[in-house]
Amino acid sequence: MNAKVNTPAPASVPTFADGIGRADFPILSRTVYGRPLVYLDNAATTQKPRQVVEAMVDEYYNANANVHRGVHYLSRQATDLHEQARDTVRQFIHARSTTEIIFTRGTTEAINLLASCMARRKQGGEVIVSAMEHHSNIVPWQLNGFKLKVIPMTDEGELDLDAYDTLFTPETRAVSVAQVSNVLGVVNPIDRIISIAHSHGVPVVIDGAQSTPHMAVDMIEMDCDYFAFSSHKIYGPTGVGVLYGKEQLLDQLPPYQGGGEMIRNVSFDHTTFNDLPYRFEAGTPDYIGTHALAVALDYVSGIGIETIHRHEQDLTHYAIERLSQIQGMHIYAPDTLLASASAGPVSFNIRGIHHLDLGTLLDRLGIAVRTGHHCAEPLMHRLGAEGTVRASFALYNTRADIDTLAAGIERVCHMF
Ligand code: C6P
Repeated sequence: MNAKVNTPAPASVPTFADGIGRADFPILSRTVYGRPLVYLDNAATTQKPRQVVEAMVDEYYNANANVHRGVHYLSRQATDLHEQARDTVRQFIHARSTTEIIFTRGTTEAINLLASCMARRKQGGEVIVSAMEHHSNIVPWQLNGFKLKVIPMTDEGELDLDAYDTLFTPETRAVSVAQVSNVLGVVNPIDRIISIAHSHGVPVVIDGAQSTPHMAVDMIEMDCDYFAFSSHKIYGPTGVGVLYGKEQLLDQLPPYQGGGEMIRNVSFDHTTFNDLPYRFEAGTPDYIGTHALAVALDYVSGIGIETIHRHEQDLTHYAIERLSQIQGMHIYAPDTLLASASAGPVSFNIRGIHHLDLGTLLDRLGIAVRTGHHCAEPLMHRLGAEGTVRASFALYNTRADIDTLAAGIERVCHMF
């Protein structure tokens, strides 16, 4: 897993020396400990453009009312914004119908919803996950009584698809994998993962938390059965997420939570349930958040997800090139990261320096990176690491941010 040095930027990449849209993100002009903020923790959450924050303020000031419940003007206006947001999401991920778009609190709740509803439909069985999953794609299955089978990972950070094919049994209920690893940044071969699962008659859940903000995702082309992502990782507000599911599969699942909105008729003896997608959306939804998510997706579409992808891919490649020149540097799975067209995060350690110390000292230089196990403890065990330092990029980052990071790391190295 050694880094290639002097990796050239991919051909025909337009370089955005000043990042993209920086002026839309007021927080990027602030200082931290008297130094300009260099925000490289975008895989944890992205910063929000003015357009998103202003849309939230505007709705609270001018159009706030509970949705789907009132005949009055404001309620209808808020309902329209909420349902238009559902259609914006549908278009963004290229789903067939808004009935397939369920609003959740985030990726975590989306996977919990699925695990819980699948278990309620039929107890027990096995779910295949990969060695590089986030805890939110491990624990919900365990909590709901599924046994996990794990696709192993090679030393190069690639999933072993031959081994994967042998994991299916008559008990396999689902395959659930991340499209992009939140630690290694590699893009997993989900096309093959999905086609192998389908050849066994097994549905596939894709955790799109780290892919949707960085690359085009298309539900029809991908042909996954379920897909989850979080608003806050794609410039939208916190507390909102999406679960996509094929209509014929969602139709077979029992409801998730009980309450308002998810019912058709209620009596003390018997309750009947609403149609899709409302059957899975009990209670007042975060309609301000869903509208703001739509504004964020429009913001991304306005720039073009392909443009964002190419810019971030350039940053990832440049980061690998710069960081691999530092003595004692160990970057995790750089060759696979480069080969998989990823625009993902870069994880590393410096020999002799604890990741927490490095992260803390970088922070004093105004550089925000994430340290620790990144909610992927099984992957850390596989890598033989207690934790890593992770730099992750967004559209507003620049090569200069990476130069600052590299200079910061070298400075810390000299202190040790
Ligand atoms: N990863 C990170 O710093 P939520 O918290 O529900 O928005 O997303 C959960 C989640 C699920 N899958 C993947 C691949 C993820 O990366 C995350 C969130 C953040 O890596 C916070 S731990």
